[in-house]
Amino acid sequence: MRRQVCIIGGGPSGLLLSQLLHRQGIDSVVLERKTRDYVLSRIRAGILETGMVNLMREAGVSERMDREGYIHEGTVIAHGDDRFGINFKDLTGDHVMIYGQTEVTRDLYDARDAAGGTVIFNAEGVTIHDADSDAPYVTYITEGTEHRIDCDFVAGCDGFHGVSRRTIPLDVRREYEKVYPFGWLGILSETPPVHDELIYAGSDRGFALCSMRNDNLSRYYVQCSLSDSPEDWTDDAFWDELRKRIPQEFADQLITGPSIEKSIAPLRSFVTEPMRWGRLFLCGDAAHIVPPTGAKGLNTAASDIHYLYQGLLQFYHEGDSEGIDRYSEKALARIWKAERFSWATTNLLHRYPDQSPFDLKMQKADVAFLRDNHAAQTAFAQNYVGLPY
Ligand code: RFL
Ligand code: PHB
Repeated sequence: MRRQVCIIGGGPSGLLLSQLLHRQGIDSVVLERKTRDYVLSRIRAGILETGMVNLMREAGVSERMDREGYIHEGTVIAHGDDRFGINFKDLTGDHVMIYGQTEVTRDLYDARDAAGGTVIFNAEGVTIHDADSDAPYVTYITEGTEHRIDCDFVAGCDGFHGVSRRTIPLDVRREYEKVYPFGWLGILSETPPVHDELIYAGSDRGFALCSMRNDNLSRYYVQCSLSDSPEDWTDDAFWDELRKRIPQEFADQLITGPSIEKSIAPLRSFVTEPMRWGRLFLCGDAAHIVPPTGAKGLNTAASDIHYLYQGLLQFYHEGDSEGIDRYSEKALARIWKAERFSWATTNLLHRYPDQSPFDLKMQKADVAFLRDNHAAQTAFAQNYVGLPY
């Protein structure tokens, strides 16, 4: 098989790129290691920046998102019983949208189906060959048979554990990493959200987040120990802990119910440089990971796709390689700022095992500064709604 672009990974990054390219007459194939149902069963991000929303519109897959997504013009930050709002609309003129990654991915799969796009599931042993030449190709196995795809470019959209990043030789690749000494235990429950905005709560017992998917679907998280497993937490234990970490006025209003999903995610900051090697381009989690505190994981994946898509358009439509040549530099400039915001927001609201009384005072002073200072709130809001592409 020959395609202009071979995309490895059928998560949101790979599907979005494939759909955007299709609309511009550039053909691609998507190779996914798992099944479609498996990809759609993963509960992940919930917040879309306007940049991501606009890419969904450009990809022609925004109809359901525009109908069912919820616009959020602000968020609540709490520490103990102290709480304050950050008004994105007043501070930046912008907002974010609540629309789950599961829905984004489903809409993209439906669009690829409708357009007759090729997505190959259960692709095993995906291997990228000759990425540093003008004639790269990718091999993979399905049902015991090896196949080969020749292409102009390979887009590595295969997440943190994928094969694309590891294809770049170690003497070219530089990795930066911070692993946090805690995780997030998340549950999904068919209950009305406790508040109409998200609540990011620091407390003496650790961090908690109240989020949502719709009027009767709530997503809640509590910071937990890395040695915990979801089975250690009964639903009652989760709700009790959440109540203790959010301001009393919200705890009193919390409506609880059985969890329909419960999982633990470790927290990590990670960036690999460069994001391009020859004709291989890394996008999304394949190149970088953020702790979820700033809601930037999916949104940084989207900005990568924007830069790569623009670069490929320039290459195919104008015969100019400037966009793809500068892909890594442009993507990384934005990524590092999102890394900084996610790291700083994690530090602001989580309890670390080794925090001294001085560290705790600094953390409280940081929250108080954000509460009282207009410039600090503006900077927070600008980062949260998303820095410009
Ligand atoms: P994905 O979504 O991981 O998709 C990569 C796809 O590649 C496939 N794959 C391969 N395919 C072929 N061959 C191989 N060798 C392959 N190896 C892997 C995988 O099966 C998968 O389908 O990466 P993508 O598209 O870059 O999208 C990034 C986002 O998914 C990610 O940034 C966010 O979900 C991160 N994230 C969260 N972000 C938020 O903004 N808010 C959240 O609440 C949030 N929760 C999460 C998360 C990430 C998690 N991970 C990675 C464990 C919770 C979790 C548990
Ligand atoms: C979510 O709804 O899953 C979510 C929202 C905001 C975050 C992280 C996760 O910062």
